[in-house]
Amino acid sequence: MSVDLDKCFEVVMELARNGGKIIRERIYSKKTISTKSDRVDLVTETDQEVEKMLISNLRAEFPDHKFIGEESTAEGIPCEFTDAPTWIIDPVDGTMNFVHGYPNVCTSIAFTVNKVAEIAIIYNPVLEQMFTARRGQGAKLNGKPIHVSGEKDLQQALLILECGTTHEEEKMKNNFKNQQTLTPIVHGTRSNGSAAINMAMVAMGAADVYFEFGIHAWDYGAGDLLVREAGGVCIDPSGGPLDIMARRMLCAATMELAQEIVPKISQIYPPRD
Ligand code: LIP
Repeated sequence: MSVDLDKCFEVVMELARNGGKIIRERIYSKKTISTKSDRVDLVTETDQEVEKMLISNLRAEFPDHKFIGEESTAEGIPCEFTDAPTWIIDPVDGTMNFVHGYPNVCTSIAFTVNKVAEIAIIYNPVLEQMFTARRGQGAKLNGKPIHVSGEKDLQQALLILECGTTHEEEKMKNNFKNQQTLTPIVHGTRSNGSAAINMAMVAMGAADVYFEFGIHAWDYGAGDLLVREAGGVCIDPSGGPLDIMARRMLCAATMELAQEIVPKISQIYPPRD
């Protein structure tokens, strides 16, 4: 099946902007909130509506393409990653932020062909930050090229850590352990509350390294291509190659920085998607 990547990019950019308009209009209003796997794993009507809008329009334009969507998966649609052209979608990454009116929210969309990421979009409509990447063509913020910081030294690095969307004991203990080990070493730590925005911060050189366990393909699919196209690395937190279904991700400005932090990380292996 031949895929017109320019057309895919053009279509998805317009849809992401349309979805962004809905998110921007509603972020400071009252939402209908439901919980999923945990009392802190949230979904709103906006997550569901934006995902449905994106998938129905992409399907109308590209009937042969497949989809992996956060809210479709939550509704029981199997999460299958194949060689087929596939859109991997998180309609609102940072739902907890969206619920509270904290402006770190984005739509994250990756497009893969033969399991290779070709297009990445991470769009924060509240702060009007449109991060884009095409394979082999670099990464951009609002149309201008962006690059990772180039930092190699962990002591000088700004590290992003997240607690995730579960209070599950093993995961919480592991988060605290990593925080305790790494905070005294690095320059500083941050949490933006959105995996895709965290990765965009590494891509634009505002942060140097970020890892998280328990996130999903829709959280890091787009960020993976964005960070690599910005000159950084995206690997498994054990040091091996990234696996998009493994729910484990580490991205860094340089391989030297990634290799310095990997042996210091306490690892967990969540069930695969
Ligand atoms: C969330 C992430 C956040 C991460 C959570 C969760 P959601 O996505 O972006 O960074 O810590 O585990 O995956 O649920 O807001 O789309």
